[in-house]
Amino acid sequence: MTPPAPSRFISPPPARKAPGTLRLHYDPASTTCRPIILFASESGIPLDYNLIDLFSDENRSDWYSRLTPNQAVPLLEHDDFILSESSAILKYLADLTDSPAYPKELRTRARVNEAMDFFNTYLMRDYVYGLVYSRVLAHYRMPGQAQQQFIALHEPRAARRLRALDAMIGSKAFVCGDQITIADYFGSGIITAGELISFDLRPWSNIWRWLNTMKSLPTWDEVHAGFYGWRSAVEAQGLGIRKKQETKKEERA
Ligand SMILES: N[C@@H](CCC(=O)N[C@@H](CS)C(=O)NCC(=O)O)C(=O)O
Repeated sequence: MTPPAPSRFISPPPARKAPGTLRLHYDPASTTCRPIILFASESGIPLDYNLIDLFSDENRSDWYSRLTPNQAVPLLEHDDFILSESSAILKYLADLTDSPAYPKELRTRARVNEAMDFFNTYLMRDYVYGLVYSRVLAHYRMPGQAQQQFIALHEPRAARRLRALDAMIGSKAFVCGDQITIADYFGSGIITAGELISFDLRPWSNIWRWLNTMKSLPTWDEVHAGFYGWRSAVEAQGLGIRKKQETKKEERA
């Protein structure tokens, strides 16, 4: 089951839930929510979805701040157990449902953890925050000249991390082998954030091939509808790389 279509308004706290319910507080466009929704949809894990509209600052409402002082999505509620952090939520859901996407054998699992930490640190910092959020999210933009310097600093750093990921994938179908794991769900959310700025991933051919495999999952399009809506809005504002290059060409002509 995928989440209901978003309606952009600040809603009251959701009703109490039946015992055992897995409630996910989410925003459909979020880089860190999409992997959980995709994993749950592909694995048939029933989640009770509660939309937290980040564009309306719903995450800063009193009731949500009481639930999670960090005011971020995703957030999982399982009875009185409340869990934040997308990587931890994926692992919890996978273990809870005995999913083969989080292998139990010690070293195989260590590889999955390694890949998830790699995505969550190097790629989040150098690629998502360095190149993407600095362009598309006003509160991550630098003032004046500092913006171009910040992006210029992160371009080679992001390229280095992407080179490492490309080598990590190699000729394998997925990041950790020939079976899909939660590292693939997690990483595909992070890497597709680059689509917001039309970042061209084709030079990293293993990443490109892997991403296309992920995009062929049956529920990919449905899960990413909200994200693609945000991408269109960003494109219309001309914040992406391609738009800027096109504008430059037009200026020269
Ligand atoms: N490390 C966290 C990051 C979560 C995060 O950055 N969430 C963003 C949406 S992608 C958010 O809720 N931002 C709102 C805010 O921090 O005010 C995770 O992986 O869950």
